[in-house]
Amino acid sequence: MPRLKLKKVIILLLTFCVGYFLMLYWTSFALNGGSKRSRLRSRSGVTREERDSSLLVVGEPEVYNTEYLKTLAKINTPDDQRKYDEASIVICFYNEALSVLLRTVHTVLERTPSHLLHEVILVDDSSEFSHLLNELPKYVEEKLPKVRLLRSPKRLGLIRARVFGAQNATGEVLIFLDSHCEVNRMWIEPLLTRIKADPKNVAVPIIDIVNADTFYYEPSSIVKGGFNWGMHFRWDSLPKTSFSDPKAQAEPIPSPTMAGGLFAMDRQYFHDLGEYDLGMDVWGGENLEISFRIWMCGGRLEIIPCSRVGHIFRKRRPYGSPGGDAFMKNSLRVAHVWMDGYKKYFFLNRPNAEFAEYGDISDRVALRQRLKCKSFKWYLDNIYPEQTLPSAPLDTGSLKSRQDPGKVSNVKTKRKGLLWYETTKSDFRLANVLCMDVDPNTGPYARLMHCNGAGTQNWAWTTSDGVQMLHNPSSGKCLITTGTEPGSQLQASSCVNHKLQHFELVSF
Ligand SMILES: [Mn+2]
Repeated sequence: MPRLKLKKVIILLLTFCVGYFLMLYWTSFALNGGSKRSRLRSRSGVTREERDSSLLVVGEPEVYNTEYLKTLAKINTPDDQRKYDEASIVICFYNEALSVLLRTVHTVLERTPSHLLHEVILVDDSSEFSHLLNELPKYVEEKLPKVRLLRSPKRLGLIRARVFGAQNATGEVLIFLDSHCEVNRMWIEPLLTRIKADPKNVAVPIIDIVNADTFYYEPSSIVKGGFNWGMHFRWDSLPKTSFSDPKAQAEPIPSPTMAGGLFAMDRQYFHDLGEYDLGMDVWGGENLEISFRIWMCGGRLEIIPCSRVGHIFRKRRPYGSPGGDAFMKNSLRVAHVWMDGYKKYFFLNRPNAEFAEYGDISDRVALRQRLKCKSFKWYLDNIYPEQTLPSAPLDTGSLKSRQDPGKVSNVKTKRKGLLWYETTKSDFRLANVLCMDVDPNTGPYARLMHCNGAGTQNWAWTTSDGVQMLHNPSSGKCLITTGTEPGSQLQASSCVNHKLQHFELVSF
C-alpha cells in the first residue's frame, strides 16, 4: 500500500513539472512573438499601425514622460481640447520619396486629435519626380482628408516655400515639419499647451531619429540648440543637474537656437515677427536667424521634452545650391542684421566672408528697429551665457619668409588662403583651428596638431639684427623653411639666424 502511494505521488509530481515547463516555454514563445510583431510594425510605418492601434505596444522604446502624460490626461478630454487652438501643419518638399512623405502625413493624421488639426498643407516646391506629379495629387484627393496640396509657381527653395505655405494657412497655430518625419503619439498637445500659455512661446519637439537605412524609430537624448562662430548650428548638452528631478524632465527647456526643421509657432506671431528673411536662398542659416529674432525681439524658444517627432537625417540633400553658396550668403545676412559687433568672430572664422555679396538687408534692419529688438550682447549674456568667444588673436595674416629684406615670399600651406592666428596664449593657429607644434624627439618637422597648450606649441618672436625669428622655447629651436618655392616645408632647427629662419606675419 505505501509503495503504491509513493508511485502515485511521483507520477503526480512529474506531471506537474512537465506541465510547468510547458507553460514557461509557451509564455516565452508568446513574449518573443509579441516583440517581433511590434518591431515589424514600427518598421513598416503607419499602415500596420492603423490596424493595430488598439494593441499594447511591446518592446518599443519608452520615449514618453509619464509625469507629463499625467498632467496631459487632464486636458485630454474632448471638452478640454476644444480650448486649444487648431494647428495648420506646413510640410514643404522637393523631390521627396513618396513613401517617406506619406509616412509623415499619415502619422500626422493618425496621431493628432482631429479637433486640434485644422489642416495639413503640403507645399510641393516644383518637384520633378513623376510620382509626386501624378500619383500624389490623386492620392491626396481620394484618401487624405484635411490635406491641401499646393504647388509653388516656380522653385522657391525651402525658406520661401515655407512662407508660401504659411501665407496659405488658416489655423491658429503653424507647425512646420520636414517631409521625412514620423510624429509620435501625443506629439502635438505639449506644443499647443505652451503656445496657449503664451503666444510668444515658440515650441520645438525633441527630434528623434528615424534610421535612414532601416527606417527604425530610435529615441534621441535631450539636448538644446546652440551655434558656433562658423555660424553652424550645434547641439549642446544640458547640465547633469537638469535630470535629477523626474518632474523637471517634463519641463520646457529654454534653447538659444533651434535646428530649424520642426517647430510650432502662433500663426499671427509668425507674421508679426517677420516670417523669414526672403532675401535668403534655398536653405541654411534661416534657423539661426529666426532663433536670434525670437529671443532678441521679446519671444521665447523652448524645447518640449514631452513632444517627440522622428526625423530622417538624410545622407545627402536632393537639391544643390543653384545660386552659389547659399549658406555663406544667408549666414552673412544673419551676421549683418543681428550680430552687431560680434559678426567679427564669424569673419575671423571665415576670412573670405567679409567681402562676399549678401544682397540688400535694409528691410530686415528696419524690421529689427520696428520690433525694438535687444542687442546681440544681451542675447549672449542672458540666453547663451555658456557660449565662449574665440580667443582673441593678437594678429592674423600670412606667415611669410623674409628671405631678402626687399622681397618677401609666401610660405605655402597646403590649402590656399588660410590665415595664421597668433594668440594671447603664445601659439600659432592655422585657420584658428590647428596649432603649429614641434616634436623635439622626432623632429625636425613642424606639424599641425589640436591645440593643447603644451610647450611644444609655444612660439615667441625673437629679434636679432632687426629681423624676426619664431622661437619655440621648449625645444630651444626656431622655425625654418626648406625654401621659398611652393611645396617648401616648415621645420624646427637650431636658432642660427639663417635667412630661411626670418619670418613675419603679413596682415592684409
Ligand atoms: Mn530634415
